[in-house]
Amino acid sequence: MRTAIGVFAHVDAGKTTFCESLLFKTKSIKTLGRVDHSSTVMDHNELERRRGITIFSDIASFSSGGREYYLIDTPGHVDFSAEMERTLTILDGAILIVNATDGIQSHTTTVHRLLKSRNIPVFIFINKTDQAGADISACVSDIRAKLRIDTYLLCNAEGLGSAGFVEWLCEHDDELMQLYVENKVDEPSALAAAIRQVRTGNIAPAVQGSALKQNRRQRNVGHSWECHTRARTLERERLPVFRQGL
Ligand SMILES: Nc1nc2c(ncn2[C@@H]2O[C@H](COP(=O)(O)OP(=O)(O)O)[C@@H](O)[C@H]2O)c(=O)[nH]1
Ligand SMILES: [Mg+2]
Repeated sequence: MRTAIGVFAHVDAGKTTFCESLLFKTKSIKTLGRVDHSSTVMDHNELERRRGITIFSDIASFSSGGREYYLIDTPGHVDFSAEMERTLTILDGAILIVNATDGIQSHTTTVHRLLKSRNIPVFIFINKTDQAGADISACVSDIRAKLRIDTYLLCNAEGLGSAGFVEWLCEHDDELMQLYVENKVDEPSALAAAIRQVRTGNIAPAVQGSALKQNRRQRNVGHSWECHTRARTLERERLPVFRQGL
């Protein structure tokens, strides 16, 4: 059976970009589209492409680690809230995207309240960390204060059995605390405790990154400098200049 994951946030936080990136990384799609180029798989409706915003909830599928998932991109604009709410009935979990430069916006608080009221487990992705003004620790404080949920920023290299994560989790889970006191914590017991607590809605683990820019390196790995220059040029970051007569 496929697990259904919804992606939620305030408009412009990067939901559609995140979905595109995830589908590309899991090899569900071959080419990486961009919202700004009207080429994403999710915002495929003519009106969405023209306006550059998500109006309808879109669904795609991907597989990872031998499991199958449905990924549902939702509109973040308050005018299309009904379309976003329609997805809540089928979800197994949700990813809340938080813009690292803006922190928690009011619509995100509303969405989180809805997810919590329906007991949908939440994971957080702090996006746009590549942008000037991105403040990840301010974002983490904002999540704790405005969503009234405790969060732990997992680093890519850090496993679920890492000391920092386990100690933080022990503050929420008595069973794990007991194992910790007896020096019996291992990765499976930490994972079981994390699942228990995420399901209760007490905690939401977070990771951070850039949905837009994390693919750059991957796209250019093994490619020639021409390919690299082409990608930068298409992203309007470079303007190639040619000289004659050398
Ligand atoms: N710099 C930067 N821009 C991003 C990132 N993710 C999304 N964007 C840009 O933010 C804008 C809104 O993205 P979109 O995915 O449509 O957001 P949505 O409304 O939440 O679906 C677009 O111009 C994206 O290119 C990111 O990680 N870094
Ligand atoms: Mg969108």
